[in-house]
Amino acid sequence: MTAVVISGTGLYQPPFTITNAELVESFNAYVDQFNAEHAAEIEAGTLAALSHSSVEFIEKASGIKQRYVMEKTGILDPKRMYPRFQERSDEQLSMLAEIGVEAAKKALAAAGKTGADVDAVICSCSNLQRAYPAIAIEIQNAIGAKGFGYDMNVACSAATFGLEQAVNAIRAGSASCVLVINPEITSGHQEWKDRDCHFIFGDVATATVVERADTATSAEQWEVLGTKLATQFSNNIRNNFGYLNRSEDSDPKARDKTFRQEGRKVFKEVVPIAAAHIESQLAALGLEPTAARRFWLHQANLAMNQFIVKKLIGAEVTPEIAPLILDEFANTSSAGSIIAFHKYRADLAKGDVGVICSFGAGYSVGSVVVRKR
Ligand code: CO8
Repeated sequence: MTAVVISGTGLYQPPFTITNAELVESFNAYVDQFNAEHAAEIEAGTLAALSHSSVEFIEKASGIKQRYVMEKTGILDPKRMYPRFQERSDEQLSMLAEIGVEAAKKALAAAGKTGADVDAVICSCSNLQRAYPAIAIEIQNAIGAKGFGYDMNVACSAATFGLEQAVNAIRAGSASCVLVINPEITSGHQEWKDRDCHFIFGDVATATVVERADTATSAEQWEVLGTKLATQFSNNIRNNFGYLNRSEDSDPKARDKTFRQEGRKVFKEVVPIAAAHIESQLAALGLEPTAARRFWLHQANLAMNQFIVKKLIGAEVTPEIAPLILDEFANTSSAGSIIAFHKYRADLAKGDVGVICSFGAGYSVGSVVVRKR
């Protein structure tokens, strides 16, 4: 079988930061304003008053301390509570392609490649900006890549599912150097008015160069030992936004047209699924979980990651074993595990094995076992 390596990764970090304190201040102003405007219904018992959020709750429940966003004034405006973006003309690069290209340039530089070396682009993320033409084809054009490009969406697992498609394309001979890009402007579909989830997400883009081992020239390379994907239907994470909304005459700003979840159920149900998934994949490769030096996990919740890794290795989980980036970036959907891999791998030695694993809506879980060359 053709040996396949990850030969470079890139990270685009948006220009603005929102701390928990800033977020809670604007959310609480929105709550006060809502309760004042609906005082009569609240008094009559026909409407429930909204409650304040708190920095302490957010940090304790999730581990998140801040998030990066593409635009912050709209999000923090208590009369608006979502970002304010300018519509672009068809001649301009779309926002998703723009941040994808920034991440791609860095990944290509790390891999010692140019756009012309790439013969497939996969744009894999939670929310696509438009139906067509594919964002991947726009990125392919912008970086001067050959071959083909396509978009795909598996929510938080989009990156690992995209990596498997890249590895398969190389092994099947339909491509030799694939760029997998995960642009996540989650702020556009985050429900900033919902206390249960207003703190969860952040914006970012990541890119990964996957290529035949015999063409790779970068100083640092990670051989892909295996990939494993699984899905299991659940309504616990859902977003009903879609192209049929118009024909349904449904309200495009209704609550069900943005992200919503049963957070506690997701936590409880996904921890055992992810741990069993990783364990069975490592076993199929003849490896004990303790043989993995690092777990670059999806970044949704600190405690969730600690439970998963503790189930696997039976010991206390240190940042060395499962690095954390969600304190700085929050949940960046598909990009989270790739940010962790991007930032926390340089210290590992030749021969060390690690697992990139994502889990989320669907439910979906994807893992990629890699070994440093
Ligand atoms: N401030 C203060 N108190 C609060 C707040 C708040 N902001 N929110 C809730 N509370 C209160 C609740 O009312 C509740 O009070 P009570 O006990 O009196 O009823 C109490 O705090 C506990 O509430 P929860 O049970 O909801 O809190 P949890 O401890 O479960 O923590 C979390 C909530 C952090 C959401 C946690 O459940 C979690 O992280 N779960 C896992 C989530 C997860 O992994 N999700 C993955 C989804 S992402 C994905 O797949 C990609 C989708 C695409 C994304 C892009 C679009 C934007």
